[in-house]
Amino acid sequence: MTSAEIHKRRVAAVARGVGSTISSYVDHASGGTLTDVDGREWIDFAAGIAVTSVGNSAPRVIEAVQRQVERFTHTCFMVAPYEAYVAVCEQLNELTPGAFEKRSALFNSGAEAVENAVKIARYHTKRPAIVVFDHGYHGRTNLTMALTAKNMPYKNGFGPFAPEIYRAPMSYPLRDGLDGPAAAARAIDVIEKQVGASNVAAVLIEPIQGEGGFVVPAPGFLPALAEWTREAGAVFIADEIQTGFCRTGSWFASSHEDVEPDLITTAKGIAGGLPLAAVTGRASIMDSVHAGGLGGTYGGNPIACAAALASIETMRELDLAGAARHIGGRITARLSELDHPAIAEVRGRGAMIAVELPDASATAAVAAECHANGLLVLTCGTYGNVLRFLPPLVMPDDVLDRGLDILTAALTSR
Ligand code: PLZ
Repeated sequence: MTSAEIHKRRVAAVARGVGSTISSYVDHASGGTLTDVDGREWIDFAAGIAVTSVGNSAPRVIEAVQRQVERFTHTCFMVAPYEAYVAVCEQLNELTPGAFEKRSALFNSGAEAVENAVKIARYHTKRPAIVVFDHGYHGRTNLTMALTAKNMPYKNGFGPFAPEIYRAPMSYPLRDGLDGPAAAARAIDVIEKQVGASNVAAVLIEPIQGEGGFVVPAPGFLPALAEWTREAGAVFIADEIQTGFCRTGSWFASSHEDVEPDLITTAKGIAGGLPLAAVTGRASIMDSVHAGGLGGTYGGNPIACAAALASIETMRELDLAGAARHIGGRITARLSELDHPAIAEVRGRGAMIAVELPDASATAAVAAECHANGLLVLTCGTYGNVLRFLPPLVMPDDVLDRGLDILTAALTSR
């Protein structure tokens, strides 16, 4: 069956609200390329939105999943527990920043992890307010839509939204020209004057914003916010769903500025493509919730846990944090060489790099040209004018370079 034939069936069967970047249908995929059902190869600069960091068919993950499927597929951890769930929590507690005692709880999706982090922070502090930031993205469920900044396509028409969510200005060096401490002072002023420190349950932030445009805050912004949050008796939550698990060149992006969040949400790269998410954080906060207060039928599914343990092992064994730094260096070098007037900024960390272009239509045109030439890239940003690159961290140099050839040709043809 060809992509065109499947697409025809899709239009008749799949809800229009669910979109796809490309209209080719995938047949199989590996560590850096996808092959569609028409036999065409795509170089993958998307990794399923920062998910398949270990590649799309990592040998350890395949083996672990197959072994687990043969043992059992599901018992529900809340009914009949199993070791792999415990082992994933142990790994999370060890790998996340902060030498203090931690606990973790597992869920299915990023949005669900964020919802639970908010539940835990409110329970612990007995306060209502959650502070989020301009350009922030935290999911598509009702609470996480309220936490997400951008109206179209995420929120428009889907309200009313959850209350007690407050938005503070983000540090966005290209646009605000402020250094980190000045941007933090601006945000803190908004929180103190408009919310009131004593009402704040949590400050929730992506250490590098993902959907919002790969916005890297100015140095000093995150540490100042984290410090203010702790002094206010609130919970500092880092949403590392997109930045976590080696993507930015270390296990977690908070570490680049020595920030130790009270709670961290993770998902995406954690399990090599299987649905798994987590909240990890200070034992004193996590364990404040009454027994039975957290859970869900599928949270920490055994197949997803087996995949997570194999993914983490792969990241350690292949030093994928180092690989992310290598990939990021190679992308940045090629893009910086271009010195093209349309490029407002090349930014990011590790294998999470983006270029900000003049506007959404120029960005869509470059993305379309990349797609026409077999390179899968994604756009992002509040203004839709950011082209982002998230290759699998196992992508070989020759594939990466072929992708960069297509990308630089598309950019310079503008
Ligand atoms: N927090 C920081 O990046 C998911 C969403 C794509 P889920 N980002 C990709 C889309 O258009 O839906 C994300 C994220 C950050 C939370 C989430 C939500 O994670 O697993 O999609 O629920």
